[in-house]
Amino acid sequence: KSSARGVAAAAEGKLGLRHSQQDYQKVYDAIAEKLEQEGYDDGSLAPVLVRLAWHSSGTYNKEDNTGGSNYATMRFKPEAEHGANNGLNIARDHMQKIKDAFPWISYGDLWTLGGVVAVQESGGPTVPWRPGRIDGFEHHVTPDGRLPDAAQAQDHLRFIFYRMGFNDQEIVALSGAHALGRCHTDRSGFEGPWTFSPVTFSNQYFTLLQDEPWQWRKWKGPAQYEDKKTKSLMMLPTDMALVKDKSFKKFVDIYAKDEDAFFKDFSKAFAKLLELGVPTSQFAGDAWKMGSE
Ligand code: ZEM
Repeated sequence: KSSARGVAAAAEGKLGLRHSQQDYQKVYDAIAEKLEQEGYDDGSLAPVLVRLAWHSSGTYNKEDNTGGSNYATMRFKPEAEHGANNGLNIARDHMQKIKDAFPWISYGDLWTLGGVVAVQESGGPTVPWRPGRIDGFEHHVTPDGRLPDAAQAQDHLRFIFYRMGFNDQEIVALSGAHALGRCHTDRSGFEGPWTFSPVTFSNQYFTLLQDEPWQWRKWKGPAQYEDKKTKSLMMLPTDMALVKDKSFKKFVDIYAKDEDAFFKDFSKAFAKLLELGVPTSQFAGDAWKMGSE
């Protein structure tokens, strides 16, 4: 099926029916314009849009080539109701308004482009992106349990991310996305932001992991860490695994010291994440650097 669509997509490209980078730039601009939402969390939709892009891609399994961003299967009830996706209806609803204005874009392209816009407009690195994902069907939904469980440790992180085809360095780089956003008790059960500036993309997640003393928070919720000094920040057990594990810690130290190195590696790993499960035949050419004017 996917190869037939690949051929169709290639033919479409040859006939010049494909939308241009300028067309996608209009979608980019429309998303960028919507990011700032007074009263929503810390004032921006960017974090939850990054989480949508990540969860729509992170279901990939390299062993059987299932999952990933290609079919935008989170539109279907079984996947929308996977526990890990709690709260992402908010992101999908906002993206639906963009889809209504640009009905020609596929959901997979829209959601992944949303992640790129969110990272870039929050001050993060440019993330190369290209269109080509197609909307799939409910039978493309993958089983629950493919996304990481925050209550676990390094073995679990490796089990989950190696399955997607990532290595230790990429796991640490990708985790730096927790510079953005926060945990919500009504979504994951955890609570609080990782950094002091949760709508700015930076390497602060790594400097805090490295420099702050962290302790278990005493509360009724799931086991999480709090910073000793202000008790206003949090780390998940999986975040702390990055400093407990020697191989992971090496990259935490690099990214804490060198924000440029983090930005470079994050950009590469995030671009790779967003293309998981998409047959190359569906892409017309090299990825683009999008951006605001
Ligand atoms: Zn997250 N993430 N994540 N993550 N994530 C949350 C929130 C956000 C894990 C995880 O369990 C959680 C990556 C990796 C991992 C973002 C991006 C990326 C939350 C809180 C949890 C529990 C959800 C809530 O309550 O709203 C685990 C275990 C991960 C394994 C390493 C990767 C990779 C990401 C992108 C590249 C972002 C931006 C958020 C903040 C969402 C928001 O609404 O503020």
